[in-house]
Amino acid sequence: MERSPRPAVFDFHGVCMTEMVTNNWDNLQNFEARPDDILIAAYPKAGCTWVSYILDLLYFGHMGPDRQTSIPIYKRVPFLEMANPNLPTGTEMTNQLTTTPRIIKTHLPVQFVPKSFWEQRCKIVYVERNSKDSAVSYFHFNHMNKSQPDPGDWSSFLEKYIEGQVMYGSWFDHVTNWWEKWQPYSHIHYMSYEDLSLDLGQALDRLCSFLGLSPSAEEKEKLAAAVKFDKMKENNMVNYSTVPIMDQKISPFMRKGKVGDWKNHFTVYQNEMFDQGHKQKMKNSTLKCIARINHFNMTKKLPLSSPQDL
Ligand code: PPS
Repeated sequence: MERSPRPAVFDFHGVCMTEMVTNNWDNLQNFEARPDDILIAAYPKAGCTWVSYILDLLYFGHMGPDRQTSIPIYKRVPFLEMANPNLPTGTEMTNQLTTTPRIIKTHLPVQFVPKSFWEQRCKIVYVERNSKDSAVSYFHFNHMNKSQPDPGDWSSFLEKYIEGQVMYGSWFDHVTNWWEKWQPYSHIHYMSYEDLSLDLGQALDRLCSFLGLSPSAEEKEKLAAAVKFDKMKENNMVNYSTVPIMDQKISPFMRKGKVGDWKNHFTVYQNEMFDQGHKQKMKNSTLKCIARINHFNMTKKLPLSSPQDL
């Protein structure tokens, strides 16, 4: 059987993209957000599925077991910009949702988010993950997901990642541009993968407070148990095992779920090169590391530091 070729990235308004996003561009840009829509935004591999599942349980966990056992997460929380041939687009899937609020996922850089989300003042949850773990996770994901560009070997992928020559462009631009937007836009909750890993309970409390939700202690406990890595890994409705284009034998979607896995991949040289690039690209940003900032605010103990230390 002939293998379908991997898509190529190309420059699209200054950001590396593939046709999977640009195919549906006009519909995407004209998407009509509703005031109660909730957008989960993140650079790829930052923990979007984790946060999607948390939000789905917070809003719809009470709806009975059918939703949880028969509807995969990508149908409950559509991927807004997705436009794979022969499949419903993300905008169509979102418009077909019958539940309210609509929870929607995107990896779009902030400048590409359809303007209706800003006009309607929708709540937006931005999830950041430290750049090194994101790179490692993205590398494995690109291997197993045939709709992604071929990552090549680890060292050439890492070089492309630093230069933003991967799908969705530069991690540095993504997180810093969203961070800048957060400052004036109070409807964005900026959180991190590391927040969730370090202290799920506190991260949940902050998220609920932003969303205006007050689940009971029992509900929170139940939710925290359901969203543990091992539980999600074995849950076919959230582990993407129902998506044929992902070859989970190459690498499972729910791969390691750890902070600091980059240490198992980076050589000393790659680490130095990455730190240099990181320093250079982040030099004009006030963003340090949101996990530490949040943790610092909560405990007043940890020093502010760079994400590389995680
Ligand atoms: S995607 O394809 O961009 O939407 O991927 P995304 O869901 O954003 O990120 C996938 C990574 O998140 C990890 N993950 C988790 N880690 C810890 N706990 C839980 N519950 C959890 N759920 C998802 C997932 O394993 C991917 O990270 P890596 O490092 O590859 O394991």
